[in-house]
Parts: sequence; structure tokens; C-alpha cells
Amino acid sequence: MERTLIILKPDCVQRRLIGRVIQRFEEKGLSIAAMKLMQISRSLAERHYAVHEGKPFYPGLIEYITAGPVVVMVVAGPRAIAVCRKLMGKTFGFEAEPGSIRGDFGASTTYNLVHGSDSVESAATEIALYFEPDQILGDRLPDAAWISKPNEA
Ligand code: 3AN
Repeated sequence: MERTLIILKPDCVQRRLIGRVIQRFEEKGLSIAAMKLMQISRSLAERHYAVHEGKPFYPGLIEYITAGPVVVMVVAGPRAIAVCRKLMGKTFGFEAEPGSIRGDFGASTTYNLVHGSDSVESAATEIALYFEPDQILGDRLPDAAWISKPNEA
């Protein structure tokens, strides 16, 4: 069972797509272990995107993620990191596959609706930026027996 940090970015919230995007994760059988609506401060954005500091798109990335409220979630399930990235699609909507979140809801080369951690290490680091351990609830919902076997990877 893995956990990943998902952020529904300001364009997703402003375009009233919160419900439809969360539905994609739920339908896949993943569960929401923590969730909040918040405004990301500049200092938190700089910590989150520290690996991109110095890249040409870094200032725009900070401006974008701090531009309005976001929904931040811990999403849990078997192989949650890879499954969420598949659901999200390639980085920008113009090249993301139809059927993916980015592929269905946008074509911008800046606004890409959603963030998902890209590795076990970054998931742990990112989750700790947004949530205290006691704010993250149990992974298995009552339907879990039909979502995956307990010993599945
Ligand atoms: P992903 O979100 O698909 O993991 P990363 O990790 O390569 O993409 O980049 C992190 C974020 O930085 C992306 N979500 C995107 O918003 C932004 N970004 C990456 N590459 C570019 C780029 N060439 N131009 C503008 N923004 C970019």
C-alpha cells in the first residue's frame, strides 16, 4: 500500500473541476486518507518545488501554485504513486492521453490541473509538508476486500 500527495491546482479549483477530478481517483479504487482546501504560501511553494529552483519555468510555477486555493490530498492504495500519475497523464494536456485528467480537461503548457508525487521519497517529503501524521487516516475502506487483496504490492 502506498501513499501519494495529490494537489488540485488553482485552475482545477477555479474551473469547478474538484468533484470530477476527485471522482477519477475514487473510481479507480484509491482512497482519500487526508484532504484540505488551502492557499499555498510563497514559502511553502518554494519548499515544495525546491528541486526546480533555477529552471526557467520556476518563477511561473511558484506564481501558478500560489494564485488561488488548492485542494491537497493524501491518496492511498496499491501502487498509488504510479496509478495516480497514469490517471493524471503526461505533464501538459496537449500531449496527455485522452482519458487522463490532463488529457481530458486542458491543453495548456502551463496550467495542468493536478500535481502528483513522482516517487516514494518525494511522496514522503511532500506529504510531510502539508499534513501532520495524525491528520492522515487509515488506508482501507470497507470495500477494500474487492479493490485489492491485503497482500498485494
Ligand atoms: P509532473 O507534474 O508531470 O511530475 P514535473 O515534475 O516534470 O512534472 O514538473 C513539475 C511541474 O513543473 C509540472 N507539474 C509543471 O507544472 C511544471 N513544469 C515542468 N516542466 C515545465 C515546463 N517546461 N514549462 C513550464 N512548466 C513546467
